[in-house]
Amino acid sequence: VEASKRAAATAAVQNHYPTNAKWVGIGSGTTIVYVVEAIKNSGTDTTLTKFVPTGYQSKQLVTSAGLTAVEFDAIPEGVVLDIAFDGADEIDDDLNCIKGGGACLFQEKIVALQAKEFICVADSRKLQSRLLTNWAYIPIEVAPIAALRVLRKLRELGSEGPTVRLNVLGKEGPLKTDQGFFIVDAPFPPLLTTTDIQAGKDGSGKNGVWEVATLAQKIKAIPGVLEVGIFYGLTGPQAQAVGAVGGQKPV
Ligand code: DER
Repeated sequence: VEASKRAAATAAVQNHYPTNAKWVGIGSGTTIVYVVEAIKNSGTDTTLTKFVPTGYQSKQLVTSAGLTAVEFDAIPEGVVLDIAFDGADEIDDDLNCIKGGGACLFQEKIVALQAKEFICVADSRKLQSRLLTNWAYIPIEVAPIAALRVLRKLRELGSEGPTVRLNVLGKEGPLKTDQGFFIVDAPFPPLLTTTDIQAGKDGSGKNGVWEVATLAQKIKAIPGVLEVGIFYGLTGPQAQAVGAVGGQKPV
């Protein structure tokens, strides 16, 4: 698996990293480590390039690689990132992504949306026809005070058994994000794609079955939700997974 992550990351950098890049978004997780490694090994001069991290782990990755990290809120007005790289937990046929396995989805989304081009780097294990096929739940960043109410609302939307993500090892109790928020993990049946809808399937939430964007918007509208770990509507010129230039499937 590590070899396929490294191969996907190397291909992403070789095929998409602009040699004159001045501003680059760097995501979170394990695959992104190989993206930074590939940037360093590419021989590109990065002394004047600013790298915008998507959380504490991402910032550590950038600075320990000897690259210049600039926090999102320090980006000068009007600056658009040349490109942003990140990983994903699952990718569907429309190149929508489930993100948030690493609990950084909020900063990952604002960095992705600040970039001209968003490159999602993932090995083929992540590619499924529909989201929530192999990855079971949608990560959602939630204000702690509202968490119980959000859980109730998610159950009303058809999620069976949404939970507040707990710390693993060490500190007891709920995990806190870089924003000091909770992560709620909400399982749903697989999310319908545009092909499903065009084939007449019903993505309006009956029996908890939703179309991707519809559910993302429903969840985002729940008071107390900061951001939802569904990256959608990024296909086409805005976003390309490795090998997905022009809408082909990621390799
Ligand atoms: O949290 C995220 O969305 C991260 O990008 C992460 O889940 C990606 O997964 P990886 O560790 O398999 O690259």
